[in-house]
This record gives sequence, structure tokens and C-alpha cells, in this order.
Amino acid sequence: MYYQERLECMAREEKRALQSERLISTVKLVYESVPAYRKKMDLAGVKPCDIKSISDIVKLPFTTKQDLRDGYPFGMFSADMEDIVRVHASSGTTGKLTVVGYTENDIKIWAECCARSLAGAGGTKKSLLHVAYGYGLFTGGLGLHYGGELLGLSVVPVSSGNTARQIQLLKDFKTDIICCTPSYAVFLADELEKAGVDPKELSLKSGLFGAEPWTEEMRKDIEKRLNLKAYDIYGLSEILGPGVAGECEKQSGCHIWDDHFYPEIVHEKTLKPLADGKAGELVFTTLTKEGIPLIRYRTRDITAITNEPCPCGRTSPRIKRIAGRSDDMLIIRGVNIFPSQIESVLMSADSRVAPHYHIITDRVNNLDILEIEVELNDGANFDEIKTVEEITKKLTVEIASAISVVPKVRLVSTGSIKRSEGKSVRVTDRRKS
Ligand code: DLL
Repeated sequence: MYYQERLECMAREEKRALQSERLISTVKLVYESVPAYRKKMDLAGVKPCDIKSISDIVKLPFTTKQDLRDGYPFGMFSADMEDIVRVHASSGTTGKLTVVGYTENDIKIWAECCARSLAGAGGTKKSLLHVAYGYGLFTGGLGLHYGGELLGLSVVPVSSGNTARQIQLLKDFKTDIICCTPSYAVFLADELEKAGVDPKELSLKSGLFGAEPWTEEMRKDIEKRLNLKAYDIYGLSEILGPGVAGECEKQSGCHIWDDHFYPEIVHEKTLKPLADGKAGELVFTTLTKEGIPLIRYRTRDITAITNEPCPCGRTSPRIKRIAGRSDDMLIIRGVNIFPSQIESVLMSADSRVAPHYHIITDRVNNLDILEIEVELNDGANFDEIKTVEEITKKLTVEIASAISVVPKVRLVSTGSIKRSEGKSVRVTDRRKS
């Protein structure tokens, strides 16, 4: 149930003292070892000695992806290269890769955090863990791999791709835990259906899904179709990789492992801290990292934090589902829309609608338009014009009422929307091209 019970269930006061102590040393470390931090702090008129407790964090300047790009590849590293034992990188939508480095101790802590998330999702020494996140520069595969081994699970490093073989292994090995992106979980469920495999023939009990936004409706669909409990796992390479936060058996938001990563929610524009429960941009300060510690790193992810006690006994704050990244937010005729809002409606409006969709925005005669292509489940009768009209109308009305923009909904044939083995691309914004 727990991997590190004492730390996961630590009293809040004790946690704050630990966070304070760790923040003080992290700030000292970056000020002394990274010229870019020293410059930023000097400009902001703040010295390491001004940071006396975790509450002083608000005095510190923010760090952004641009800072990492400016220092490409290793400029923001605090540790000497001789102490860096691993390098990962993630590609954004534009420009250079964001490169991160880990010391031996960073790798140990990363594995511990992933082990906490796996234990929260029911992993035990007896479990067989199928890791279908990609291995390589992407952090998903190796992060959960090391966490699984540390917890004593039998790890199967399948990586992404070759779905037929994945299904074969899940069947033959009687795998009980799987981890991959939620969109790949849906694809896997489709392929199982096509191959005539009843998910009950598999032994899956739980899945850890993350690396991209997904909704409660998508969770229900995956749970039903793969016959397992679906847990959310959150992370980003800049801070760690997977395992910054993970859900417990209550499935009510990811617990942030805040003895290592201190979270804040700030207003996206004013950057002022927001109260518990208010949605804004998630910001993290690493408290124990050595390779590339980050101070008030702006994730661009939009969510809210709750400090309400969780019945599982863990005392750490939880984040609500990530609504999306502020960079992915679509502004259609002045209205802010996250793809996840559209997904929620598609997944709950009609059981004939399949979990495969694509959002296209364009500008025609100076007017923004929003098109949604969506597939129907195999069994739905596509030939009946009445059925097509009925579903199209229903989806249009329900989406319009959810987002205040009337979309053009188009039902497309099964399989025509591109499937993904990793992170899915749900939106094409033609206004940008
Ligand atoms: O996606 C790390 C990861 C791997 C997390 C496997 C979970 C499982 P990056 O490639 O750097 O790292 O992408 C990080 O993905 O800022 C979010 O926008 C998004 N993201 C990650 N987890 C979730 C989640 C990995 N559970 C970016 N829900 C983050 C929504 C997520 N979005």
C-alpha cells in the first residue's frame, strides 16, 4: 500500500520543517553553481540568506522552459558532469530539446517516487509490471522501470509499439499491472476487441496512465474495457519524469511527493499565488535534486491543489486532473477551451461514440471555426442517415453547451483517426500555419 510510509504520511508540521531545510540548501546550491540563477536572484535582489523557511519561496524568481533552452544543453546543471550518471530530454512543440541530468542520488529518489506511485496503485512484490511507455530519451519507460524494480516487482520492459506482441505478452505472462499513456490504453482495448480477446481472459488488475491529459470519462471507459483499475500518474522531465505525483487506491487526485517537489499554484498572468482549490498554473521547486535543481519552475499545466486529508492516510497535497497545458489552450472567438472539456462530453454523451477524436481549428473569413472529428464504435450503424444525424446533433448541442462555442461535428469511419503509441496529438490548429 505504501512504499515509504513514514515519509508519505508525515505530519504536516514536520514536513514543512523538512521542506524549509531542503529549500535553504537547494537555493544555496543553485546560487553557487549556476550562473543563470545567480544572475536572476541578483536582479530580483534576493540572496540565499533571505531564504529562511519554505514560506520565503515567494521571494524567488520563476524559472521557465526558455531558461533551460537558453542554457542548452547542460548550462542549468548544478552538478559537475563527472557526477551526472544519466541524461534525458524532451521535445517541445518548437525549438531545442529540454535536457535534464541526474546524479546517482537523483536516480535513487526518482525510483523511490515511482515505487510510491506503483505501491499506491496496488503494486506488490508479486506483481508483474508491463512497462509500455517508451524507453529512451523520454522518461516514461526508464522511470517506471527503476521504480518497479525497487519495489520488487517483476518488470517487463516492453516499451512502445508492436501491439500484437504486447497483447501476447499480457496474455502469456498473466501480467497484472500495465503502464502506458491513456490513449495507448484505449488503442490496446480496441486491438483486444479486434483480436476477439475478452479482457477478462487477461489478469490485469491496475494500470498507471499519464504523460498526457485525460478525463474521468476516459478513466471509466478504460476501466471497463481493460477490466482494471486505472490510476493517474503525473510528472514532467524537467522536474523528474513520471512519479512527481501519483494516485492512491482512492483514485481522487495525484498525491504530490512534496518532500521532494514543492508545489504552488499561481495565476497564469499575474503569477500571484492562488489559494487551495483555485485553478491556475502548477509551479514546482525541487527540494532534493542535485543534477538540475529547479526553482519555481513554471510547468504550464493547469490544475488546482487540495490539502484536504485523504482517507488513505497520506498527508501530501493532491492535484486535480490536469485540465491541459496553457500552451494547448485553444482560444476560439475569444473563448478559452481545453481539449479535455471536449473529451468529457464526447465520452459521456452517447455510448455509440468511440474514444477517438481530433480537434481542428481554422480561420475562415476572419472567423475562428472549430471542427471535431470523432469515430463511432464498431457496432454503431453508420449507414443509417438518421442515426448519423441524431448523434451529430446531440454531440453538437452538448459540446456547445459545455464550451459556449458551436462546433462542427463530423462522424468519421472507424480507424481513420491516427492512433498513438505514446502521447496523442488531439489538436490541429490551422490558424498557426
Ligand atoms: O510525460 C513524464 C511522464 C511519463 C509522466 C509517464 C507520467 C507518465 P514530459 O514528456 O516531460 O514527461 O511531459 C510532461 O506531460 O507537463 C503535462 O503537460 C503532461 N502530463 C504528464 N503527466 C500527465 C497526467 C512526461 N497524468 C508533460 N495528466 C506535463 C495530464 C500529464 N498531463
